[in-house]
Amino acid sequence: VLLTKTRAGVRTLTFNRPDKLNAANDDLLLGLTRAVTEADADPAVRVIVLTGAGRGFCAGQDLGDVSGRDMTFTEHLNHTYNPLIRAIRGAGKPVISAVNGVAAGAGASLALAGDVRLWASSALLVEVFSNIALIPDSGSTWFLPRLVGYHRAFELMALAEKIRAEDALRMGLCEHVYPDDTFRDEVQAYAERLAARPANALKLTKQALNSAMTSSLDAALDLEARLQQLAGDHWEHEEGVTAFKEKRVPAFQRE
Ligand code: LHQ
Repeated sequence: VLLTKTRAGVRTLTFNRPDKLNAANDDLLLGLTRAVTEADADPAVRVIVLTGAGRGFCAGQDLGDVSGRDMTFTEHLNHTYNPLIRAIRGAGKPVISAVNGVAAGAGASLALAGDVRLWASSALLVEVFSNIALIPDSGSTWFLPRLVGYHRAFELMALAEKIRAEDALRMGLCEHVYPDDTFRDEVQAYAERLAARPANALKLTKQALNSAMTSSLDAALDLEARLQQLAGDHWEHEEGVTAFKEKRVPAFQRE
């Protein structure tokens, strides 16, 4: 249900249930959480990419799968989806949501959860939950209003409207849209560009940003001062300054 590939410091995790647009079952969700955690701990990995096989990114919970039915909804979310979203946001390495096709329900949440969101031109996102009279979960109620504001988020959730790539770009739901036929190459190239950046500084940046999403300016300033020390004490900082003075590209990718 999950394909794993590593190339040039980029670990690509591909949801592989294409017949069901990669609808998620427990195997996929638990395997994915484990894979993200492993990639985060693996020194050979600098960037993590999440994507889907076939024409879908992820259609959310597999509505035909009975696994999890012995659990309450609350238990199921706490067992599968929530640890996954926490693993993505808590990872020290950048996670790219490479949205190759339709992202629905919890799949939409996964599309929003990445630190970078890259879309194929035929991708679309739909907060489909209200079609089956559920509420948006897996972080959608947290991610979406921060991107589009309360009212647009409410409308998208209440009417389960499909958001196409050009609108997603305009609304800030993704950073870049690439043509379908070159999408996977573009994602790899983008990820390699990110892999060449200073890993320690990016880890601390991610930590500061995630904290700042819910903190006061005072708390953000305090945290910046603390994390800047960790960045400044790291060899990456010295390399960056030396490279600047020597007018060369800094070499942050040391084996
Ligand atoms: C699917 C699915 C799917 C199974 C497409 N399951 N087969 C929920 C419950 C409990 C606790 C935890 O939290 C959650 C979180 C959630 O994610 S709830 C939301 C669950 N997802 C949905 O309700 C989405 C249902 N799917 C759709 O609305 C459409 O399929 C979308 C809009 C995703 C794509 O539409 P189309 O491009 O027209 O494709 P399609 O509908 O023809 O689907 C292709 C195949 O994939 C089809 O199978 P078939 O055998 O007929 O070819 C679908 O049945 C299957 N599939 N989503 N979630």
